[in-house]
Amino acid sequence: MARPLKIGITCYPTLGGSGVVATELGKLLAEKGHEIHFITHSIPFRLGKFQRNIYYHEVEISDYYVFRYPPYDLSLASKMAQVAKMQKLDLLHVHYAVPHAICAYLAKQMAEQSGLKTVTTLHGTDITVLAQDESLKDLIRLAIHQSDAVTAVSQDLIRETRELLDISDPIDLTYNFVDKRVYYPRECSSLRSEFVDGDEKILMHISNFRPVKRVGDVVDIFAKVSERLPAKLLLVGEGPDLSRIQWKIQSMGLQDKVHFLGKQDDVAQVISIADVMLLPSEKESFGLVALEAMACGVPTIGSVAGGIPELVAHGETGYLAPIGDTDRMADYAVSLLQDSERYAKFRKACLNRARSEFCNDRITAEYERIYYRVMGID
Ligand code: GMT
Repeated sequence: MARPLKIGITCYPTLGGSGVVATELGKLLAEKGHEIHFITHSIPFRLGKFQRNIYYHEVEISDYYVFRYPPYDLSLASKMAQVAKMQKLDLLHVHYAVPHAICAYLAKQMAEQSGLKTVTTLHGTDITVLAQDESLKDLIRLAIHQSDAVTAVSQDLIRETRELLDISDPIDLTYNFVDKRVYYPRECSSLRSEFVDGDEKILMHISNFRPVKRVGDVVDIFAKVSERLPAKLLLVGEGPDLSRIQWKIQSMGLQDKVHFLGKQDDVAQVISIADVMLLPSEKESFGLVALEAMACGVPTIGSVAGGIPELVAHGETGYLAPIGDTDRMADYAVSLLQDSERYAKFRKACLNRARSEFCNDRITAEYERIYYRVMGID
């Protein structure tokens, strides 16, 4: 193997999939002997216990009284440059173009002759939402253009980035991954019996309850399914739409069939009790939760949005329908849950696909190849 690298990683440490992927990637790279420096405003929530080769540098925000808005981005850029110089980093791998890639660009200027390289990973919302804002387009374009390598988590996100920003810079496709040592079907019969009896099925949805997740559709799908077979709905996570969803469930008289589990840490354990994962999003550059479910042997029923079709193999590891078509999604769920032979096939296909296409070893090696390429090391 080429020499181990010293890598700075910046992500939103408390935010969903992108924070999880960035943190897990750092942990796996550290296991492979690279030196990893997280540069974030708080400890990444999945960092866990002390691990060899992992360091954490906290970005302190200046609250000088003349600042109406504390300049987090500038503090981050300064911290990146300071850590890069002090630790002699080879590269900064940032997750999200805005503001992280811009901060990395500034840090690179500050670090001067150090030969510091930058790699940016696009996760979706930065392009699908921010790039719709004309005032931010030039900034995102600059961030992408100035990175030594840019990666995106799906083919669809690459297409959308090119279309919205009119850029021709190369973008590497690097799918998200799960650690197969953590995500596998867990023993869960006693946990399951806390929610369902006998033949009852469990439908699950996990998200940050943003409007883009269409949690209202989750409830509609569940209502249609539960008219045809005994089932419970488990909702995991919290966010802006939570109260609206609580009200909807109440007004549809479904309160006895729905459980709110709030935010959960051991996601693999929670997912393992589900029979089906629901992901009917409006936009989803990848849909990490569908991969987490797949790795635990749980098929996903969702929408044909963004990168979901690259992840969920329709008719093999789940079913996809047009955004908003809750009738079709409910029909798919009922037919799959009523056919135990087909369900067993789907479950097996889920485990195979997650372990082969989206396994940690494969994707970590892809990132390493990109790092060595930008460093000019063969
Ligand atoms: O989906 C979100 O609201 C959170 C966001 C994030 O930053 O974690 O998710 C984006 O990145 C994830 C990791 O790459 C992807 O799995 C999600 O599909 C993507 N979300 C959207 O594109 C809406």
